[in-house]
Parts: sequence; C-alpha cells; structure tokens
Amino acid sequence: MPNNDFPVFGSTNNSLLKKHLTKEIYYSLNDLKTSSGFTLDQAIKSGVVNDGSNVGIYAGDLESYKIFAPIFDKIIADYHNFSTSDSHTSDLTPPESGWANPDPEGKYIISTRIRVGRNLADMPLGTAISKEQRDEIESKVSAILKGLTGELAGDYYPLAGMSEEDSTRLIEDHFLFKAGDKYLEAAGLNRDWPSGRGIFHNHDKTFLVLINEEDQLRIISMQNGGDIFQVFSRLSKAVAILSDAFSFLYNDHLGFITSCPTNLGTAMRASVHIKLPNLAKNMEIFEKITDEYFLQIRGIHGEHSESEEGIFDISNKRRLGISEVDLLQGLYDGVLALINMDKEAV
Ligand code: ADP
Ligand code: CIR
Repeated sequence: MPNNDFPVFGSTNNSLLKKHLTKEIYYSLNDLKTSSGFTLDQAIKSGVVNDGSNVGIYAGDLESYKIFAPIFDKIIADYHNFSTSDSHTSDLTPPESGWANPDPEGKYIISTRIRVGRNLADMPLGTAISKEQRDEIESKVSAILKGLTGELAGDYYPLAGMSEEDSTRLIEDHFLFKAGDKYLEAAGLNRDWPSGRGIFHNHDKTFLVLINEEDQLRIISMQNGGDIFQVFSRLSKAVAILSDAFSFLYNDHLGFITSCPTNLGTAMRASVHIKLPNLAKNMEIFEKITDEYFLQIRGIHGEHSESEEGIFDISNKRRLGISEVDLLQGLYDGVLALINMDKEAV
C-alpha cells in the first residue's frame, strides 16, 4: 500500500494540482490502484517534483480518470470548463466550405501544424505500460504506417539504434522527441528510453507520427504557410486510415483518452507559428484577443519555451466538449483577428 504523506509543494508551484488537491482528497485516494497498478502518487509525481507545472497530473489508464475522479474531475473542470455531466462529440470531417488562408500573402504565418493524440483501447497509457506492451505497439503501428501510399507514404525511424545521419537530420527538422523532458520523465513516460519509440514521416515531411511519446500515437500534419484547411484535410485522411486499423481509447464523456488531462476530448492542438511584431509590444491587447478566442500563446520551441523575435505559437487552448472542426473555426477566426489587430497597431 502506498499510504504516503500529503505532498509538499514548492512555494512557486502554481499548478492546478496544488490548487485542487486537498488533504481530504489525497488521503481518500492514496491507497487505491487501477488494474494496471497505477497509484495516485504516480499520477501526481510530475506536478509535485516540478514546480513549473501548469497542470501537474497524468493518468495511467482510462480507469485512473474514474478511480481518481475526485482530483481529475476538479482539474478537468478548471482547465476545460467541463462538468461531469457534459459529453464530448468528435468531428474530423473537413467542412465542404473549407477555410480560406487567413494570410494569403504569407506575411504573418510561417507554418501551420495540427496534431492529435491517440492511445490503443486494449493497453494502459504510456505512464503505466510495460516494455513488452510498448514494443508491441511500436511494431503494430509502424507496420501499418509503412504500408501507407500516395501523399502519406514514407519511412519509419526507430529511435533505438538510429544512425547519426538520421538523428542529425531529424533534430535539424525539429522532429525528434524532446529527450529527457522533466515533466514526462517524472510521469514515468521516459522509462526504457529509447526502446519502442520512433518517428514516421512522409517524403514531403508534411505528415508525421510519433510513436510512444506522451501518447502512444501523436499524428501530425504540418506545412509552411497558413493553409489550415489543407493541413486539416491531410490529418483527417490519415486519422481515418489509422482508425480503421486500430481501436482507440474513447468514451462519450471524455472523448479520446490521453495521459495528460489537458489533451482529453479532441486530443488536438492546432497551431500556427506567426509573426506579430506590433502586438508583441503590447501583450495586454494580444492576450485580450487570445483569451476572447480561447487561444494559447507558446514559444516557438514548444511548450514551456519562450517566444523569439516576435514569433509566437498560437493554438487552441480548449480540447474537450467541442469538436475538432469547431476548434479550427475558432483558430481561424482568432488568427484573423490577431493579424488585423497587428496591422492596425502600427
Ligand atoms: P505538442 O504537444 O503540440 O506536440 P509542443 O509545444 O511540444 O507541443 O510542440 C512540439 C513541436 O512542434 C515543437 O518543436 C514546436 O516548435 C513544433 N511546432 C508546433 N507548432 C508548430 C507550427 N505551427 N509550425 C512549426 N512547428 C511547430
Ligand atoms: C504541466 O503540468 O505543465 C505539464 N505536465 C504539461 C501540461 C499540459 N500543458 C499545458 O497546460 N499547457
């Protein structure tokens, strides 16, 4: 039985975990285990040891969201504004009307990327998985990916035993996993590294799949410029093929089940790398617009990184209780509003 003591959080820790984990909740859950053997102490370790955590909790399996519901439900409600009686509906069908490019002259948007996370229905999540299960996922998923044809056809690069040449190229392209991420490390997601991990990409590098990173599959479509519709159409096609081949963890309440509760629902983050030199000088107006359109500002080297040279990563903050298509409409409207405001603020 774990039966540990209530965690001590650092004074600079502003995580949702610290905000919502009461002694009462902790002691009511800390001797429970899911059927994959996952405990509350494992779930919260990342948020306890990393004061920079925004959220601070990971699930080990679908059951974690049920057994540890007293803490997960509070964090899910706070992050997603989503209650225990709400439901989720997925819609990955590109709308017939499409979306025009919000930056047709290519002055603002450098690139567009959309990713979704998926996990297999009959497996624990990466936080609680065994080495054998992880390796089995790698072999099944990479086999399907290697069979893709047309625009999606490409090659799989396992991290284990990767040649220096491949590794240098993937690092230069910003495709390699951020090895040693301290949040994932504390969550148990880097165990047995690099075994079972790898990257598939098509020949044009516009379609990628990361295997056994934070989620078992991270399916990514990306390209230069601001054609959100084209990026989404490619993603939608790839997800449909993979959904025919595998059964993914999903339920009507939480949508697609992911190891981090921020990704529940659509498990989608759609982002643009965008230059907004004028708004960069007035973060108050910038954040007023991003808040209005439910967008998140990140630095260009990914989560927990800073912005550089007035270039920002702007993406949907919400993922749960709203469909993929509606989130993309919000990103499109918000990016257009940001571009128009940057033009005015000269
Ligand atoms: P995610 O959880 O979406 O994978 P990260 O913030 O860790 O989040 O980003 C992963 C990688 O994708 C980073 O290297 C980041 O620079 C890159 N990236 C994100 N959005 C874009 C974009 N629109 N264009 C190009 N690269 C991007
Ligand atoms: C954290 O708590 O900061 C990390 N575990 C990542 C959480 C997901 N991202 C986010 O809220 N921006």
